[in-house]
Amino acid sequence: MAGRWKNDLTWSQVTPKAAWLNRRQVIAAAAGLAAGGIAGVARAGLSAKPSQYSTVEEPTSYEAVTTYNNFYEFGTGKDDPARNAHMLTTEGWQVQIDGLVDKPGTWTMDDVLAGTTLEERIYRFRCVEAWSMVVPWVGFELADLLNRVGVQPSAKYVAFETALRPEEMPGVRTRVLDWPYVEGLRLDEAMNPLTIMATGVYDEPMPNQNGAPIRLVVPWKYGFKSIKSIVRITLTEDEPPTSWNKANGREYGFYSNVNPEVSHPRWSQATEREVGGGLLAKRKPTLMFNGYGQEVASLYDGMDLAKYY
Ligand SMILES: Nc1nc2c(c(=O)[nH]1)N[C@H]1C(S)=C(S)[C@@H](COP(=O)(O)O)O[C@H]1N2
Ligand SMILES: [Mo]
Repeated sequence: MAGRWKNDLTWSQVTPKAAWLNRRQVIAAAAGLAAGGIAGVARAGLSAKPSQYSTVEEPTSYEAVTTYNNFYEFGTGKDDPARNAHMLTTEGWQVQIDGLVDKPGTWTMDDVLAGTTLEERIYRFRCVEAWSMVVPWVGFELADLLNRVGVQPSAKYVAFETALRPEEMPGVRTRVLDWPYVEGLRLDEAMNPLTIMATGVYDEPMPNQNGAPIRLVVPWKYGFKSIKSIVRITLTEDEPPTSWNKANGREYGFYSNVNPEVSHPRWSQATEREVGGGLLAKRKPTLMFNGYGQEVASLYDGMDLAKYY
């Protein structure tokens, strides 16, 4: 297990940028730099510290990470987010933090990032649809933010909400989900050091299609728990509703821990296809808790994971 971790170098230190950016992407990255400004880029990634929690596995290509997406607010096709998410306005973004906290309020992105140390977290990422990627996120621990607002003793869960902007999000004009997209974690899951708020990917500001300017990443759970473009975080006493559970509670539970032994009612979860692996790539075996059992299995001691799926 220990061999999976590295703790000395970030992805960008070991790989020349040109090796993972083709020419078109270099142009797009330069445009992002112009839009975000130097400070924005530095905040989003260039100063990110390496982490002991990063996997040594080879990251999925930048191209695949930013063009093969699920972000139903922009359409249900895998290529819809990359095509449509440029419509999302991220300037002046605010995150409301409320509920059972000592200091409720509205935070700008500068407030959120002030005093945080951004890290690169290269994580395995497993969608419930049985595809996977390895993504070099940039972000900070959610625990860090929650400690700054002060979690009250009665809080047991954290609820998250995505922006709802019908004029910028063509997908929300259809009722494929009950908008806004909402998600939730148990407080101990939220406080686990693996749980991050990500503000970048591949050493640059978060592309809109990946959930700009700030999204959750919970690497041991199916991808739909990792809610994008967050505008509200609420500490609650009761388990909060979650979008895919509301849409189909038999197929998608609150916990949604990656589990090769618990099949989705319509397909096996035993194996996964690595996106960008090519047509001949063999499916990989799916790992319990997506390979993060050493860090998180104890959160579920004594729980029947087939019942609490
Ligand atoms: N708001 C919102 N968040 C979302 C989704 C979505 O449709 N809307 N899709 C989820 C699903 S199913 C997955 S697999 C991941 C995909 O993240 P990625 O596109 O950055 O790989 O985002 C999750 N977060
Ligand atoms: Mo997903």
